[in-house]
Amino acid sequence: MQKFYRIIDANVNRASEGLRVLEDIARFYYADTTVSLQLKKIRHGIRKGIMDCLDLCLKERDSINDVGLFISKEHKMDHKTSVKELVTANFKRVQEALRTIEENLKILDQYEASKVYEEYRFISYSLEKGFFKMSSIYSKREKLESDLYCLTAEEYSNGRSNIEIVKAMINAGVKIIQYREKEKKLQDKYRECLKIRELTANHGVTFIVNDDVDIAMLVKADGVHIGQDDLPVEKVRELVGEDMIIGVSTHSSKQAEEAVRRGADYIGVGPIYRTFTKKDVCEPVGLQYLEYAVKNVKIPFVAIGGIKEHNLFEVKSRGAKCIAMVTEIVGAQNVEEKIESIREKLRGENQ
Ligand code: 3NM
Repeated sequence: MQKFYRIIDANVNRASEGLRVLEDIARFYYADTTVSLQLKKIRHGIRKGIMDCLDLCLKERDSINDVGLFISKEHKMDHKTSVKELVTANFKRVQEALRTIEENLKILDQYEASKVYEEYRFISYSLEKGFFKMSSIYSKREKLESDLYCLTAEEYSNGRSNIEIVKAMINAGVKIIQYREKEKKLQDKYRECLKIRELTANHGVTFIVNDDVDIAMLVKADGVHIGQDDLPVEKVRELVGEDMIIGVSTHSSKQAEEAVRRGADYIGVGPIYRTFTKKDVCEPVGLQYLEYAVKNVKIPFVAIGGIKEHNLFEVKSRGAKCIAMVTEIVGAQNVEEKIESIREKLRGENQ
């Protein structure tokens, strides 16, 4: 019977170590306080739970003669190539260890204690779900980190195709591109988006499709951008899943709050100035709404609408971290030079 304490000892270590790996990823890789704390709490609980039989566990410990060490050295089953794999493997390690502790405590007639470990196992299932939600939010945020957000608009591109314009944007170092095309047939939009997905993926550029959730999903875009009259955010989320970015155009503080509450990953804040590019847009909301967003909106946001190289500083100095422009860029004689000049200004050089 005493050998069962050896199993319990090994599995308390296995569960705690797995949790420590996860806790450190949450803490140092994602810098997420909530998830780190949840993992820390359960790790402490698991260690504390066997305090009464710690002496027996230590007595039975015989790590040097563990046959498992030989197996681990001889096989490469635990090889990992991504953070996702690392996280999954460690949650599975924790859950398997907890189940083993639970079953072995039962045979040692410690039924009450076994139920405690069962509860930890169920907590770990929820933590796993929460961990992936957190990591998905962080990777979406990373994809939205940029000072400039570019959009296509063929009718303002002076005879150049969307593909030509996208290539110029990528060459100029743009990190986020939205495909926005109001007049074309769905089939043509799909074909263009397939090509743009290929180009953007090859250059690590975030690709967002405007309006067409189906196209965004089919071409595996990073995100989809919707307006106030489109499907509700939570319904779009049901379709696209947790990992796809959802952006929402907003024109007032009320719409911003609503978009955040419904689960948008970022919002558009505008139109800051008068624009003729978006046909059905409201009157300019000016810098006032932008100031509201800077102070109150806790998700990334993009200032948009009538922003040009000459008024850029005004927008940036109010605290906008990411600025979107359509006609100023696609209509420029030399798109790459225009972007370079705008980015210099965004970096605070040459104001
Ligand atoms: N959305 P330009 S304004 C696509 O306010 C779009 O939500 C807006 O084009 C909003 O930079 C806009 O040429 C058009 O003014 C912006």
